[in-house]
Amino acid sequence: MIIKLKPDITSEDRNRLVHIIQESGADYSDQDAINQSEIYINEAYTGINIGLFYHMPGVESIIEGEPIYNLVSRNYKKSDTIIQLDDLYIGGDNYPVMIAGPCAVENEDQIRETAQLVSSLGVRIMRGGAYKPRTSPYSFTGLEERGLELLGKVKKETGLFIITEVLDTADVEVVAAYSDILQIGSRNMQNYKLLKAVGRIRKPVLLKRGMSARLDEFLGSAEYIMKGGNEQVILCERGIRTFVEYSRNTLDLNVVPVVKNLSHLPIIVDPSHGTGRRDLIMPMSLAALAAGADGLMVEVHPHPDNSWSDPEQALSPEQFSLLMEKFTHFLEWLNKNVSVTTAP
Ligand SMILES: [Mn+2]
Repeated sequence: MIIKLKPDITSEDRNRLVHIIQESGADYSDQDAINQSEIYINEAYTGINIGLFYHMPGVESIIEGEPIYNLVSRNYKKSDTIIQLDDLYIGGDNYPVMIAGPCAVENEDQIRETAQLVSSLGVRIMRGGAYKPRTSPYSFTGLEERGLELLGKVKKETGLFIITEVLDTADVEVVAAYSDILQIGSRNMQNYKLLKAVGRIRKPVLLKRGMSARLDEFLGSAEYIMKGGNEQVILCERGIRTFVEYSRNTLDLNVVPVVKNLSHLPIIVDPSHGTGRRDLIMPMSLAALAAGADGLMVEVHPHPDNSWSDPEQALSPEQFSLLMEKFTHFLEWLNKNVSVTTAP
């Protein structure tokens, strides 16, 4: 149960309310670490009389039951959350962002070559994994801190913003030191310790949807981050497991307008992992924009066939350059011809 408090609740009224909850022996916490405007009561451990709270001064409303998420919902916050990186904005009515880069940081030449390529095509945020969760323990699992240093180096040279994945609570600090956005990967969407850890920092976090996650589970994971006080969360659809065998995953673009309706958080789409096929990245990128995505995240490699990870989905410089061209033209066309709004 959540007790929503009026913004002008007096401290006496608040104390009285907390006192009653304490007396009942209920397990409670300040749900909203940011505004202190809500009190969360774990109903499983209490025989508390809910009716008592409805008419108390300073109480705005009461949400009964156990909601999976609240802070991430549109009910909680009507206006779109906008993530700011200096002069770049993600979400709301802002121009969709393109995030591009290799699956993994392999060496200095590879990451510099990619950085120069994407930067020359107008990309502002580069991706690149230093810590790589891989299906096989025999696969390349990343350069780790050396990879972060290389990302830091090309960031200085090019002015690109950096997004990179954090795999472990122990690495949150070092990854945050080298990056502008921390990525929580699909496999860690339900690693609640890690979600809590990135909830404590004050940097944007991109949360990828788990490959088998339902929407409420996805938003519940975002709630963990926001509950820690970190309001800068970007959601990312990256494909889910279905019965289809012709693509790596099934890109669930339905989720984009549905998320926009349910949540104020920005959502971007990763067609690279969502399809696992170079030939599907262009059409699914444009489809994601048409669905209202706040941006795209795409894998590109200077020599895709030599890529140490995910070579089958890495775009070549030529293919990526064409994608950037279509991206711009398609957005112009969309703005002129279609109003991409959320469903009523
Ligand atoms: Mn990858």
